[in-house]
Amino acid sequence: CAAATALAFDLGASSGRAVIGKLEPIDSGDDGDQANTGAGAPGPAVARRLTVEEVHRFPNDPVQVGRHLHWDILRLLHEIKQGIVKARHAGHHAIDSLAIDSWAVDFGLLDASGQLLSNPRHYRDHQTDGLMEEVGTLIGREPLFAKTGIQFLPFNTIYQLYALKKRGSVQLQQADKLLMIPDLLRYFLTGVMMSESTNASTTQLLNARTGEWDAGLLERLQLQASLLLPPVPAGTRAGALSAEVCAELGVPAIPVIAVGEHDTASAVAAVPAAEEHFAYLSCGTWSLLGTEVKEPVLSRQALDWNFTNEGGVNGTYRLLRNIMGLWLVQECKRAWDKAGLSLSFPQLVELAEQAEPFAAFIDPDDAGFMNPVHMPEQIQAYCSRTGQYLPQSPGETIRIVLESLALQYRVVLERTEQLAGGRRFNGLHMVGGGINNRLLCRFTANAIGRPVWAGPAEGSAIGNLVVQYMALGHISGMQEARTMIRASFPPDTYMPEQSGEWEQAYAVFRKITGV
Ligand code: ADP
Ligand code: LRH
Repeated sequence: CAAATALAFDLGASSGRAVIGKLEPIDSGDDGDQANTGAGAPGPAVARRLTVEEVHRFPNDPVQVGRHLHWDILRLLHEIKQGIVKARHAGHHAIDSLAIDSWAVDFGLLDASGQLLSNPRHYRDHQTDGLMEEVGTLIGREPLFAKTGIQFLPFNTIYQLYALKKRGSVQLQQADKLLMIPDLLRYFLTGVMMSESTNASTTQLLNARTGEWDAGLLERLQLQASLLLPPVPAGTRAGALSAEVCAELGVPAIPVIAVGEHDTASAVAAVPAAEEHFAYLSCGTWSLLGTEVKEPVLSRQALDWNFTNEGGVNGTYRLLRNIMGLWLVQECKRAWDKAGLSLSFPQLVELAEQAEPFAAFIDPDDAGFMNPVHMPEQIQAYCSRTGQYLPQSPGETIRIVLESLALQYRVVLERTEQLAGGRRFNGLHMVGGGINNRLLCRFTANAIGRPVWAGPAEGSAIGNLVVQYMALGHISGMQEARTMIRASFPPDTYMPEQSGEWEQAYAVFRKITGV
């Protein structure tokens, strides 16, 4: 039978890519699932293999206008269209479906005629400063968590909407519908408005138990319930490219699917675990570490540790915590680039490898790192405040960041285990672009004292593809999907080493960060 061809658009906070997937039968005699990854026993032999080809990659640079930071949404739409054209130029003329996933929480407002009212704000914009605390007082943190199960991040959609309400935003008054970023881009392509549930959960306005918008919360915040469309599950068919888009690009009406449109939902769908219960780290701009659960964990401890229960593919929940992640490295790089010291990510990793170990530690999740003016200086300020050595060079700075991230992964992994009922995971699956940083993978294995299984790097795009294949009826469910991904993209294993040094470092890290 012919290969099933799907096109995934994965928009991260730092870059976007268009990836063609081909799900093909494996030649007879070629047993696709013999790669023993160490990540559990090999599953049953699979009859198909997924191959991927990146046909387009583009930067996702936010745009500052005056005091505010925006996403360049129309440029993103342009790049998606470019991706469709490039896929065809690469010889992929028969595309069975396409889908978009992106970072969470951000949205566009549309008027009654379906026009976008303004450029979507970036979640790191300062419009929400102090408002999470204000809403926390108004509604109460406990009831808010009990209803939504979502972690308190200062930029959640709920606080962005509160900011608009508070300043009497004309756009909010004129708005007829709110669409999250992938919903909005999908609407631009198809003319069909739909709200996809995994991404909807990140708004902190969805009820974790019912999966519906929480009417009480909306009322309390005086938000029109009619702004929001009823959430549809990941894997819902969502129309096809509109006649205008087909005419513009000279392509047929490719069907469009609402996949796990939150990039983290897609990333976790691509974790090649053989075990039913596994720990994952989706490693990109953010580090998202946790496990999948069948019911939300809404305990007092989950609230105190600021864990979340985001909606996953197939009605699962992602019990996880956000860790500041490689944003710290991206922002150091940006500051040095601006100063004329242009260093690539691989060069930064090499310099870090040569630097002294454990010169100082930072709490990667310190609020000051969310969007500082100058990240390297912010890191120095943290070290100074905590009476530690001040990193001078890029190598020293990045080493401190990577070691501190790895140690924070241990904290969050151990807390995940406690929240998941005292489970012990025998290793950690890492997916996302961050696994190209092999030093970070090594540090992580050392910090947690367990194996790390790294791959695939394009986790979100692959998770996006497999949900398309499930919607098209080519894959029966997540178990088959994970077996197929494991066979197609065997992970790299990093075994822990130097456990004594890392154990000591962990003790110092905990003291400095107050964990
Ligand atoms: P997002 O989807 O959030 O935009 P990605 O998953 O693409 O992020 O990961 C991007 C990050 O991965 C970069 O910030 C960088 O730190 C890291 N990275 C990517 N490629 C490399 C590389 N070759 N060497 C080291 N780090 C890399
Ligand atoms: C990762 C991510 C994460 C959210 C953040 C806004 O890209 O979607 O899951 O918390 O961006």
